[in-house]
Amino acid sequence: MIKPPYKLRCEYVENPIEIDTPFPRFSWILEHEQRNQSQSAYQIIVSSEESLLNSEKGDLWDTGKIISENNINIEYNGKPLKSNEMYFWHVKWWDKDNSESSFSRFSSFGMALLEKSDWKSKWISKKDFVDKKTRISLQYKSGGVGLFGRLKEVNAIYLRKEFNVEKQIEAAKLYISGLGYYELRLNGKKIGDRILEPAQTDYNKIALYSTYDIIDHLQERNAIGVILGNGRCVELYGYDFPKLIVQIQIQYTDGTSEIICTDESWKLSTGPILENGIYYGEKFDARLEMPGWDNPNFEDSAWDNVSVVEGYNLASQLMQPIQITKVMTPQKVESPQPGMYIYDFGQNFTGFIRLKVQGPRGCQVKVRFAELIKEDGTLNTATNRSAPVTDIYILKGEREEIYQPHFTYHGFRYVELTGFPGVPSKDSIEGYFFHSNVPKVGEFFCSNELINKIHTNIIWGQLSNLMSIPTDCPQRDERHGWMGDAQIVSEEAMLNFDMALFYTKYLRDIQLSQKEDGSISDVVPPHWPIYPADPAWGSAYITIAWHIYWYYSDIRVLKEHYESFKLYIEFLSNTSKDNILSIGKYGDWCPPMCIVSKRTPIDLVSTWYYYHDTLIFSKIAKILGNDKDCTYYSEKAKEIKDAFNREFLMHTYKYIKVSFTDRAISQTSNVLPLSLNMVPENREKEILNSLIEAIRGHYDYHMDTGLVGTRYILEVLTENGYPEIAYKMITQTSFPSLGYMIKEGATTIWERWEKLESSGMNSQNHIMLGSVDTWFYKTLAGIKSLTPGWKTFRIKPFISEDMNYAQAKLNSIKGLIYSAWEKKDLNFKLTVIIPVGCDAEVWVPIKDENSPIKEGDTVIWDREERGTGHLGITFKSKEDNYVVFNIGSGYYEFSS
Ligand code: RAM
Repeated sequence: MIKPPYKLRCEYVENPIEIDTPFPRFSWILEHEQRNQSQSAYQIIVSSEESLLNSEKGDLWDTGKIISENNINIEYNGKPLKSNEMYFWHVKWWDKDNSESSFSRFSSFGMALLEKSDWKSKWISKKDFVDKKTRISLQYKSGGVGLFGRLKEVNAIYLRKEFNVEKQIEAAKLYISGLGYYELRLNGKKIGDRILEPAQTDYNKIALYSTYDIIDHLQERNAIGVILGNGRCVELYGYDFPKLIVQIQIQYTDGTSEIICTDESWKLSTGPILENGIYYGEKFDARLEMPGWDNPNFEDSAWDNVSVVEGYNLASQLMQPIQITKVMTPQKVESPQPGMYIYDFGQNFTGFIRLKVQGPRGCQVKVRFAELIKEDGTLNTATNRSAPVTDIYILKGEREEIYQPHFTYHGFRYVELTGFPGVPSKDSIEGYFFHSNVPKVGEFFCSNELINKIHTNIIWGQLSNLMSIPTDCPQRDERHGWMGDAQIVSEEAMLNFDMALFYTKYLRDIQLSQKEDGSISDVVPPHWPIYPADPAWGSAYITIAWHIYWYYSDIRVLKEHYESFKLYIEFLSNTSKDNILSIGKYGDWCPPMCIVSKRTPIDLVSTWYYYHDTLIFSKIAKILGNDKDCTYYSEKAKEIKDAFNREFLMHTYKYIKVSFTDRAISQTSNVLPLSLNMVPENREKEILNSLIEAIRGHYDYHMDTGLVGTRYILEVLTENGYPEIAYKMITQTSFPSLGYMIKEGATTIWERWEKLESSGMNSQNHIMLGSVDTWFYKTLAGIKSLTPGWKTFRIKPFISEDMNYAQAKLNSIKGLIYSAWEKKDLNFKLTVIIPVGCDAEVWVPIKDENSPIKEGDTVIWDREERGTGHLGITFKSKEDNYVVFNIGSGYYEFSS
């Protein structure tokens, strides 16, 4: 009997989150003992009760046996699913020989509130805010409003409500959206372990709510308490003031139900959080704590009544929450000045610290954060720019007090304590690393320590910049969804993490930012509304969607955004002149020694993206069966390509010299057209040669690229037969290189290639140059997909003279893909795992014509033997120093 499917996913969520789509999609992963296996049919059953599944009956949906190879994103097509219900499903499959598995274990999913009318609750807030009494004056108190305006915000507010539960409960769910950020408490305890909820969106368009199962927290008399922080829900970003909506839905065992809502009856107070803001930090006066405020029978007669206010459109938060994933302990503490203590965590990360302190009432401990340290051992806060990044805790004066902030986060490696009563010890503070908790799916490791360190820095940097939106950086007065940064690393992110939900949500953010003319903002959500986006930034829309389709076989995303993509392409078309686009601002942003590249014309980068996006759009049209659009936009792409070559080919690719003193050719200008095969055939060799020459001669194997060129240069060199040059560039340790950053102490990836530690644009934790990580997976481990959804892929490792081994694991939507190679004495070994239902091309390197290849103990290739048919391995071709085989699913060990 074959194995049942494992790892079931409903809308990519393994653990149920409440979904608000009436047509969820189901996926599963298959295992088989035999090689070369695939699915020939499946059967899905969905039920309203777990017990029904035991009898293999689906009261909602039973597909019967469906002949299909597909096990990804099968859309629900049963009886209508209802709000606030829980459903159960399982699946079985038939392999290619028609052997039938048993049913999988069951999995469940919960429905959120599908209809607007399901919401009975009202949005509530503080009356003062509504009357505009406190808000505005405080807003201007410290530094005013503006793009770089400092934001020191008002106190957080505390809201509460008590209620009874008199009957036996069968199910109880709580739906909540509290803007900017909320902390939810029930009967004295924080519910859940989420931080900085809900996810950021443009609230004027859509606000997200989360669902909690609260059955285990309810008792006869209950109190619900919510603390509301500012987050971005303030006037500076185009909103009015923090607000809350909560709805509790209780189902009793006797079949009745009850709804508890936010309404006029809730009470409100200020409390110990005196100030809170993302950039500012938090000020907490423990003397103002209100013990018992979130427990029943609390005396709240002195509290204010809330006001009912206008709210926002709601949608379920279909993405992983921000959670603490690592507790960090300081490596050392030093005291460079009396009363000042500097902690070094040895790692740059995002989060905050938990403070343990004992001292007199009213004593004020100040905590500041920085990425850098000065020579005299004090904090260097230059990279925070104008963000104050300060937490203040005022002691109530009891025994040991423990404090961690609620509504702020910092990007830091060093922490300064001042005002601490006595001498703090190493464990007076603990760091908490948090970020959107996307599941890790990729692992990469090799024999080159520098490459491993670059990869590790990228992982820290990538996670640090997932704060419910992809951010540029976590420390300074920005932390925005700059789309250039986001799109350029989207593939790196997908190789390392399951980004399906995160990016699907982000695509909606982009769609909602689109103006009628089709333009979108550089920053999304448009909390800095910078329209129109630089085309390399705007490309995030189509690029990320395309990767979602490619990595997760998701066609729905393409459909949902199709018209908006088209509008965007039309916008580019309308703003272009003779197919050349001149609306760019940043281009190949931040190459060595400058911000805007002096060697790569911005128009070249913009026009290249115009081509790139139009080309991809034409492919999307094809996938969706829109032939007319496909023809039109592929024609259009051709026109753009011609215009690009007309405008830039002669002088830019090859002979570009923007300044008279600088005769070097621009790496990016040449790499971009090569990467999309735009160079006329008869010029390709020449262009490539001059690029190689320049890299060797002028640049001495260093990158001279900004965020755009860095993304493509290693791949272009590799695809054109120069992987060893790419290897040399990525393993540089002199300026400019990632190795140089590491030599200078970087534990994440810097924004700039230069070591810059005074004020300006020099974040130590920008992810944009981390795009090189894709090269590690695709070239060193050699895993490269050939068709969407990992249906077919290639394993072609590049075996550097310099390295002894490399390996990568990828938990793809089809299952585990593994590639590991190793040199030992004179032998070479390549181990691969191919998931059920996939076909792979494996490129096994050979030293010379005579070296035989074995799989396991069997010779599959030498002078006479060509492996055909053996062990499910088919010889495909011989290419330079590789022998290429076609294989199906299974575990293989090749040696040569
Ligand atoms: C900087 C951001 C970001 C970049 C923009 C253009 O301020 O940090 O990295 O995308 O500028």
